[in-house]
Amino acid sequence: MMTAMPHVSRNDTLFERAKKLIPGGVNSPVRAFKAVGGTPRFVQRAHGAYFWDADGKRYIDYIGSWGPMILGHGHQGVIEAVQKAMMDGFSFGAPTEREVELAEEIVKLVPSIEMVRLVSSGTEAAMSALRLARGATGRSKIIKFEGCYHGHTDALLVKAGSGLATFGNPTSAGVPPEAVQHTLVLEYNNIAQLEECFALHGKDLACLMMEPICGNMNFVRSTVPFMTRCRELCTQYGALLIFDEVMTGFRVALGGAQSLYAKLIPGFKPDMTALGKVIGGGMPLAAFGGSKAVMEMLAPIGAVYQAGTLSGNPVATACGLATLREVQKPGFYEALGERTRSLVTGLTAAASKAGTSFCGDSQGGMFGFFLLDRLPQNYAAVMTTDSPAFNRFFHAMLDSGVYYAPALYEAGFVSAAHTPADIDETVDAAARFFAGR
Ligand code: HOZ
Repeated sequence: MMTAMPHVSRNDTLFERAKKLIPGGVNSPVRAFKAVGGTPRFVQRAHGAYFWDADGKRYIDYIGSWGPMILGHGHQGVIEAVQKAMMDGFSFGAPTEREVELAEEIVKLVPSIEMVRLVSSGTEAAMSALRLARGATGRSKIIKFEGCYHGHTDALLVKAGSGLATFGNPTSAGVPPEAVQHTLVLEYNNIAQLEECFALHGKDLACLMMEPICGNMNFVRSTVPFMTRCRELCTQYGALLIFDEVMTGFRVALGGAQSLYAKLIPGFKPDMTALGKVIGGGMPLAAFGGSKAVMEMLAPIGAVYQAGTLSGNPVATACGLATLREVQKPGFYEALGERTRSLVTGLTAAASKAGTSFCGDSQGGMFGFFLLDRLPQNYAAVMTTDSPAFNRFFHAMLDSGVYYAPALYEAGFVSAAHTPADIDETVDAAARFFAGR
C-alpha cells in the first residue's frame, strides 16, 4: 500500500537553509515572524496587489515592500523605464541627467525642499540630515520621540519603534552611551514635556526629528496643537525641524505629511525632510533636502561631509522618476485614499459587529489599526494592545491569504493596484476571524 508523503513546505525548507547562513534567516529583522510565531513567507514573485510565496500561495499584500510599492508590483510603465535605464548601464559613480530630473521633481512637489541630495536608504537620509543639522547649527543635542524610528543610526536608535519595539529592545545593544548622550527622547504628542525640554535645552538643540505621522508605532498622527508647538519652539530656539517622511513622503499625499499640516497650520513647513521608499519605487533610493542655505553646507561646497558610491543610481532614479510621474496623474491620491479608507472602515465594521475592540486610521495609501477602543496618541498607549490577540488575528489573516506586517508596531500600505474585490476579500476574512473569536 502506498503511504502519502508528508507535505514539506518550501517556505519552511528555505527558512531552515536561511537560518544557517543569515542571522534569524532574514536580512532585516522586521521580516521575521519572531513576534507572531511561524515561518516567514519567502516571496517567489509579485504582481499588482499580490505576491506568491515559495509554496505558490497567493497573498493580498498590505506591506508593499514596507511602503515603496504605491503602484502595486510590476507596474508596466515602471518596468519599461527600469529596463531602458539598465541597458545604458547600472552605475557610473558620476552625475547623470536623471538625477537632475528627479531632484527637479522632488523640489517641485515638496515646497520646503529647495535643494536635495540623493542617497540609497532611509537610514542614510535621516543620518545625513542629522549630521547636517548639527553642522549647520554648531550644536549637538537632538530631540526624538519615543516610538519614532529613523533608521538604524546610533544616535537615533534609542526608544525607537518598528523592529526595536517589536522585539522588545527599543534601544539597541551595541550603541555606546556616548553615541546617544545628546539624544533627548520625549513622548509623542506631549506638549508639556516638549516645552519643558526646550526651556532646559533649547539653546543647545541642533534639531527635532520626527515622523509627522508615525508609521513605526503602527499609525499615530501628531496632533495639530503638538505640531504647531514643535514648529514654534524650533523657530524660537533656532533648532531645525526635521521631518522624517521616509514612510509618509508621496504616500499619504503628493506633498507628503507636511502638505497636510500646511493646510491646517498657516505658513507651516519643516526645515529639512528625509525621504525614501516611494521615491525609489522599490529600488534603493532615498533623499534628504531643505533650504538652499542649509543644503549648501554639504560637501563639496560646505564642511559637512556625506557621500555614497551608489547615490543617485541610474536604475533607481529611473524607477523613482517613473513612479513619481504616475502618482501625479489626476485623482491618484483621491482614489488611493478612498480605497484605503474603505479597508479601515470595513475592518472596523466587521469588528464592531462581533463586539471586538478595534479602531483604525488612514491617510492616502497608509493605514493602521489597533485592537483597542480608541486611537492611541503615543507609544505607551500603543503598547497596551493585546499582542497575543494581534498574533491570532495576523495568523488567521495569513491563512486566508492576507499579508499584514508580522508586528503590531507597523503601519500598513494599500497600493493603486488593490481593487474593491481585494478589500472585500480582506474584510470577509477578518469578519470570519472576529466572529469566531
Ligand atoms: N523599518 C521599516 C518599517 N517600519 C522597514 C524597513 C526595515 O527595517 O526592514
